[in-house]
Amino acid sequence: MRQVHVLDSHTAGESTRLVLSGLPDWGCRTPKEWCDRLSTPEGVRWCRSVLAEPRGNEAIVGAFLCDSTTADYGVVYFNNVGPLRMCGHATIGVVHCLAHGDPLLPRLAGISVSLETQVGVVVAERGPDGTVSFENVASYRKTALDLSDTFSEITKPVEIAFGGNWFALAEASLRLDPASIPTLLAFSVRVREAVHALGETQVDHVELTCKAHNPANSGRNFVLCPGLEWDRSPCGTGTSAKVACLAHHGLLAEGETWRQEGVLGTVFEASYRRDGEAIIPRISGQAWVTARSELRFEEGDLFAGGLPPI
Ligand code: PYC
Repeated sequence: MRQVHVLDSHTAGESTRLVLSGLPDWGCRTPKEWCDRLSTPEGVRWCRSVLAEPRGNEAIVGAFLCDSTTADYGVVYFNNVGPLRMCGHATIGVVHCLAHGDPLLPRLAGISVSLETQVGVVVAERGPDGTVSFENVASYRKTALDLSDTFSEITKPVEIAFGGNWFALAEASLRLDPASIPTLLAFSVRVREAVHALGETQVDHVELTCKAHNPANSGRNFVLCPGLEWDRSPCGTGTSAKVACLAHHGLLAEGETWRQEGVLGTVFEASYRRDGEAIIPRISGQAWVTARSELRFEEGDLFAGGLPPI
């Protein structure tokens, strides 16, 4: 019987399932090799077997460590539809789990660890209060699109930016609160379709933005993820994309703090430093371990590959 050990955590409300054992024997070593394989139908089935019902749910982001030639460890992120280029909340979750410790995980040698993702190396450290901060991959704003003819709710140009994943950032006159999530999901899917129709087909996340609800914070967001799920956290890569846009417009200075509030009201702190044309965002947040389990896959289980996507 196939068995997979996992250590679950949440970061600002968004779940991460760190796979400790039971990876498929595909001969993959680096993040790139793993992600190529996880993009195949067989790979997506494996992702769903670990994350989706009946062993999890559609919103969980998975992670596992692998080999790296450029960092302490390679790390692979995946969700209900396949590999993710990078994931901020899961980076915080993985580093918290490394500090938490597990016989199936390497021991965190110091307070700092470098992780090679599919899109570059991120360097994370854990503070004495348990806050994890990481320097993300180089982030930048690419362009802006006028969608005001299509969406009366969007009056400013929609920005296309990279923060480890590709985002369309739209300031929308919608209430970004938990009661509106079904509306926000449907709206964000339409925005993504419109952005794709204009040629920005690499965009897989949509970030709706508005003023912060809590005056202690700088802005609020709602983030649509590739698999039609929404980010419970303020989204580390989305916050990085936002910071890249703010830096582009001269609205956030190097070293200044941006407090990004998510749709549940939880917060990531962000700042950046310049590296030539690009900016290097630094994101901070906290994670909490929620469970350590052994997933079992009995012979003949019709749903060993997870429930099909609805
Ligand atoms: O925190 O970067 C993030 C993220 C991406 C998708 C879900 N969370």
